[in-house]
Amino acid sequence: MNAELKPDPSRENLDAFWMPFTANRQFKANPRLLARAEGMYYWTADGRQVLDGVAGLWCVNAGHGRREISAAVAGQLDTMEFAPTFQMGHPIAFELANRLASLAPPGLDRIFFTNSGSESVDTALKIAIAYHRARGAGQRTRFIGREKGYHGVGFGGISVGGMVNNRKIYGSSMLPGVDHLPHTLDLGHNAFSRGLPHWGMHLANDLERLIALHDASTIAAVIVEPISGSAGVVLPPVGYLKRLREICDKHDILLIFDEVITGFGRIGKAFASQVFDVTPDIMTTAKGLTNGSIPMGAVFSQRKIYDAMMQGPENAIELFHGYTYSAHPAACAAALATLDIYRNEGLLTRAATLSASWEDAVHSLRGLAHVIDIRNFGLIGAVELEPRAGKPGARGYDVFVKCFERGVMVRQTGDVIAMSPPLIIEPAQIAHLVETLAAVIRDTG
Ligand code: PXG
Repeated sequence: MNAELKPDPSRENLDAFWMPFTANRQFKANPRLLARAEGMYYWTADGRQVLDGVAGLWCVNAGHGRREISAAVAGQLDTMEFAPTFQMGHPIAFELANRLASLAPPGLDRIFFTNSGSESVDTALKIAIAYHRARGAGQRTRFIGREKGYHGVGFGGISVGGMVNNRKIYGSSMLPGVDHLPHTLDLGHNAFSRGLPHWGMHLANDLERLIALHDASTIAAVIVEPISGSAGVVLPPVGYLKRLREICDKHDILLIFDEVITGFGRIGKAFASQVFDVTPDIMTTAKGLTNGSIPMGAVFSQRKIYDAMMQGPENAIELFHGYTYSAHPAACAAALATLDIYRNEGLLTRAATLSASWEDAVHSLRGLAHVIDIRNFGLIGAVELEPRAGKPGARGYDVFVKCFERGVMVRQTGDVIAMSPPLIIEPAQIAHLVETLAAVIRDTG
C-alpha cells in the first residue's frame, strides 16, 4: 500500500454530507469508509482490504486504479479542462461519439452525451417525444415503464420507474400519462432458474392490453431495463424482450433499453441488446462508459430519429436540450481510455467466458438457510433471502454489513444480495466472494 490513508473523520465531521440512498443516522453511527482502491480491491480508511463484488456501483468494469484512465484525464485537464459543446465543439467529443457508434447495436449511431444514468433517461424520454412531434405525431406523449424498473431519480425516471419508495411521496409531481407493465419476477414459477427464466414471456403481451386501453396513437415509447439491477436483479424471461420489440414495431412505438448497468460488457457483449438480439430505438448508458472514473452518460439513438429531427431552417436548434457538461473533455478522455482498456483486454466479452463458472458459484449457495432464490446472468448474480417476519430488509442488511466486515463488498436491496464484480475478476476471487457470502449467510439468523 503506497497511498497515505486519511484518518477517519470524527463523528461530527460526518454530519454535513447528506448521503444518497443511505440510512444517514445508522451509517454515521457506524460508518464504513473506503479510502483507496486497486484492481479488484478497496481498502478501508483503517487499512482493511475489501474484495469489490459490485464494481463500485455496477460501474468499475475494468477494475480500480487504472492508470491509463487517470493519465488521460490528467493530460486532458492540463490541455483544456473545459470546452462548451453548445454551438462549439472539441475534437475528442466527436472521436468518442464515433467510437461508441462503432460499438453500438445496428443503427444506434447518433450519440447524445449526459453526466449520469438519470440524465440519460430523461434525455431519452425527451428525444422520444420530440421525435414523434417532428414526424407529425405530437399526440404521442405517453410512456410505458415497468413495475420494479429503475431509471434513475429525475422526475422522468421515477415516473417511468416502478420502485415504490422512489415514487410514493412524489405522486402528484410525476409525469402524467405513464403506465406500467407488470414485472417479471415470479419465484413460484422461476425460483433458482439458471440464467434466463423460461416462464413469463407472455407477460410482454400486457403491452397489447395497455395499448388497447390508451390507444397506440398516444404512446411515445416503452422503456425497460433488459435486466433490472436496482430492483434486486430481475431477468427477462426467454423471448420476452423480442415480444416487446414486435409489439412496439406493430404500433410504431419506440422501444428504449436502459442499459446503464447492462452496458459495457456486464453480460458478455458490449450491450445487452446484442446478447438478446433485440435492437431498441434508443439506448441509455452511463456507469461503465468511463469505468466510473468521471461522471458521464451517453444516449444512443437510431439514425432515423436523429434524421427526423434535422428539419426546419439550418440555423434552427433542433433539440432544446443539453447539459453544460455534455461531452466534458475530461469525461471524454476518461471514456476513450476506458474503451481502449476494454478492447485491449477483451473485457467486453469476458463475462461470457466467466458466466458458466459464475453461475455454478452463485448457485452453490442453494440450500443454505433462508435462501429462497438465486438469479444469474452474465457477471450478475443475486441471492434472495427470506425476509424476517415483520422486518423486511433486516436480514439482507445484516448480511451486507457482515460481508463488509469480513472483507467482501456486496450490494443489498431489501433482502436481495446483488453481485456484479469488475469484469477482471479471477476464478479464485469468485470463489472467495461466494464462500464469504455463504459463511455469512450461515452465521446470520
Ligand atoms: N438506469 C438504470 C438502469 C440504473 O441502474 C440509473 C438509470 C441512474 O443512473 P445514475 O447515474 O443517475 O445513478 C441506474 C442507476 C444498485 C444501484 O445497487 C443501481 C444504480 C444506482 C445505484 C445503485 O442496484 N443504478
